[in-house]
Amino acid sequence: MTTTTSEFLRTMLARNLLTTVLAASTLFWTGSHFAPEASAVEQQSGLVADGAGKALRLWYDEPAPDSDAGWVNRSIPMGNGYMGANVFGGTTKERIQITENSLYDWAAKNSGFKRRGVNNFAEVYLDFGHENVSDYERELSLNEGVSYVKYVQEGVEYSREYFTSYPDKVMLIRLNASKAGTLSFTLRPTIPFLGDGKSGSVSAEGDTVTLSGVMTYFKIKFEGQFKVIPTGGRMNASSSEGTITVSDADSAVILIAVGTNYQFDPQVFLTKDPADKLAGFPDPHAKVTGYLADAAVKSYEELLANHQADYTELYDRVSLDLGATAPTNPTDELVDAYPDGTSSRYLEELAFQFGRYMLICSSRAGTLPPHLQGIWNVYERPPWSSQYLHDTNVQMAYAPAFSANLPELFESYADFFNVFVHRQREYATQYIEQYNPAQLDPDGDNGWSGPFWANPYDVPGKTPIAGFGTGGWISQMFWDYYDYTRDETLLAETVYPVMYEQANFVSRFVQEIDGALLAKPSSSPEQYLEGKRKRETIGTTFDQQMFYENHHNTLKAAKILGRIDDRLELYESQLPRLDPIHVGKSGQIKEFREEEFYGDAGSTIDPHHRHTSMLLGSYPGQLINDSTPAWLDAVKTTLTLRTRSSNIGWARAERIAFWARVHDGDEAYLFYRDLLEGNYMHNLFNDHRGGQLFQADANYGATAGVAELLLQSQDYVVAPLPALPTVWPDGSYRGLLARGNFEVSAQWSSGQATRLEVLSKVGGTLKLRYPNIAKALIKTADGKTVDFSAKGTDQIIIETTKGQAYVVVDIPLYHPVAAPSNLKIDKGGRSQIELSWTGSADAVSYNLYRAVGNAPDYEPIASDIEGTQFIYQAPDLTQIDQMTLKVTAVRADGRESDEGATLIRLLPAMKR
Ligand code: FUC
Repeated sequence: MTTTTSEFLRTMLARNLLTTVLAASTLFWTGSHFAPEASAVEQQSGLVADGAGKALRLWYDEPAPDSDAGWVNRSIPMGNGYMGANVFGGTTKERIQITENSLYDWAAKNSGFKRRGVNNFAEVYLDFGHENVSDYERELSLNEGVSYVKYVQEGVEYSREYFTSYPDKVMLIRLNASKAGTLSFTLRPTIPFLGDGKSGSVSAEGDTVTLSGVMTYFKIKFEGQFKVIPTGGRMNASSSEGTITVSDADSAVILIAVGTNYQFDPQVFLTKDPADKLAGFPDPHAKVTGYLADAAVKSYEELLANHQADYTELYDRVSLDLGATAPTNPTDELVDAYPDGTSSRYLEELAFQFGRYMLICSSRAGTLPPHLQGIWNVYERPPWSSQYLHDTNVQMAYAPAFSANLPELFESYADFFNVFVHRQREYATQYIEQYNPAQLDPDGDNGWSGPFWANPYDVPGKTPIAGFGTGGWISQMFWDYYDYTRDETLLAETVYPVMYEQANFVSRFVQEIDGALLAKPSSSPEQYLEGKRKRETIGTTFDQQMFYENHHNTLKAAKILGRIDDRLELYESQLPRLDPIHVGKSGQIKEFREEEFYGDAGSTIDPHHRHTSMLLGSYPGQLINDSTPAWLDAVKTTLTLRTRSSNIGWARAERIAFWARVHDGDEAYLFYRDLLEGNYMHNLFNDHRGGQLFQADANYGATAGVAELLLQSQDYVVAPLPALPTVWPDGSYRGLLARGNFEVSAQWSSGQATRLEVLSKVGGTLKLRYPNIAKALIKTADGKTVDFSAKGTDQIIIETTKGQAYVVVDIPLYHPVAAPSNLKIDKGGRSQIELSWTGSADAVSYNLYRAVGNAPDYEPIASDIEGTQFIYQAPDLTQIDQMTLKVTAVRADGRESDEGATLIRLLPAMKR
């Protein structure tokens, strides 16, 4: 399957045309969901990178119930950073619940106050009184970022379109009726949870309803405006009721803008008194009025086109096709049927793109980043106060930003961070003074310390729950922002200062203990070490790994930017002593230094805990990768021992990625399945642990996990399809992002890549890994020959040109070599061990390796072993307390098995 230039041009042409068709078709309700012409064009084309995205939608044949349960499980989420909206799709009464992430409440514990966290901004009703409807359907088109409702009442087809526009900062609703003069309704915005710290009122005048009030604790002024533009009919505002009634119109448009007096300003975090945090910031009235006025001068079509240009530019970058056809049953049935294996591929595609959709809705520059519930909250007291938790949740929200090709969405968090970091600098000084006073910079240049939780108004100090490694984990996101985009201005201005200052804190905080530089105090997120009180210890793997990663990446960044200074020299000298990885006696990556065998540190450590923080060096970190195979094996051992028993959504999502990083796509897939079976609600919101407890992190995390199955680049070798599950034998994806800013697309059949494409967005060296790739046909997208060098059969190296796409086809089929299994010591001795294993049907011989203690890599012991036994003698065997032994199979063609059988050999004194 090769592509000619003319095919390429045809595809480009088709794509442009198609965009026009899609844009035009959205202006009118066509009676069914949007036709999947896109896929047809994509299929004709050999060039996956230029097909339009697969048509994906959530749809239902009834409205969401008008209740909290209906909100969490059935409403359709939308958002533009400025607001989140949950649309119920009612016919008697439509309900749209609006969230604004700065409308936040707090109160001292035991104050009797009920509210804590993001507060429900508005409940907006449209009273229609349509009781006898038929042919009901509502949907969210992921391709368009537009939601629809339609039904027939008394022979008239009523339809509505909804979208939230980032460029125009408003939400729009268009209401249509198939017969002129039959559209009548009352718009009725309300303020929920008034009283006890929240006051406000709703009024109406002319064509606009205004809702405004104050949330007392932080003195937050809030305002929402709702403007009605009917075509035909009459319109009446009731000032006392705060409503607008439209009668006998042909159609109408409603524009919604909201805001508060919150601003990204260090003052918010540096001011202690909650009542003064927003002091001096302008009332939101002018801002909200401006949003609405600016939007109202544009036509509905123009506003829709603005929204779609903005939305599709992000959304369309990535497409995933696992071969599913659009199901005929609604999404709730799809979710319910998933455990039986029905239509599962569609749901798997849908959930992947839904995570990207949610990030586009909830993380936009200039607005607050997504919290635990993204940008959607109906409650007075949301779960965990809708915080920003930095011991997994925030980082998980942003994991897909990079790999799933939405890097600029990180700006929302970067801006927020750069405001609250002012407070973290104060804490850094406080903690260095407290824990390592000799290292204190008296002028306060002590970097910033890692926070645990944050909200838009506060970052409290440390808690023993998380450990200071949260700082390095935050830094990793900044590093990834650069590493996936390779924008050096961004590195210099946004990324490097954050990393450098984090390294500054760490360099002062660590203490010399047993020759290493260790965190003291130190924790592993959410784990107890002993009893219900002891969480703190010294040098947990979490803290040490995160410190290591940040020191390492800071030095890399400094090199790129040509920075040289004394502190950088200090970081360089400290790096080798940050001692990030310890392999335990079960062959696991230890979580605690106190641990010997897996799970034996302390009395209450939970060996099946949802947090798996000792593995972060393998994901999202880069420390453990294919060039550290002994550590990678230890990750696998740890994951196996951790089991699949945790039912927590985000933990399942994270394990998709962990298992992908150890190249076990089938095991990884089980966690995706668990998630879709156990945690996805009817509207695809993630249920944290059952009980309709919405947490958005697993939605974002599942997308990131799936991306890891399809593409990896942690060691700067771009590896398409590194962990493809066998249940996805055929498929394609387009536009995932690899480190180095390479946009990668792939097509595969019977589990083997048939076509790979890499678009080099900024130039640079491309190392591309896939079995037998060195024997494939490699061309540019316009058919020119490519100069490349090969490393073995499975890696090629291309010096790329910016803007050029490279296409790999005719990849010889790859037959993996079956690994041996069941490696064991038949007879142990201090200086000699007799080994045996179960052979591989593919093997002509075996190779034996060892990794001593915590070594990241294996060293060869013997090769060309015939048979399945080996007597291993070595002079140093008596001195090595612990080593990992590994045997692999070698086939007649010389290929070695990817996997092997491993065992831990302990000197007798080391055993239990
Ligand atoms: C962390 C996690 C929990 C939950 C909470 C909001 O504490 O351990 O599972 O996600 O955040």
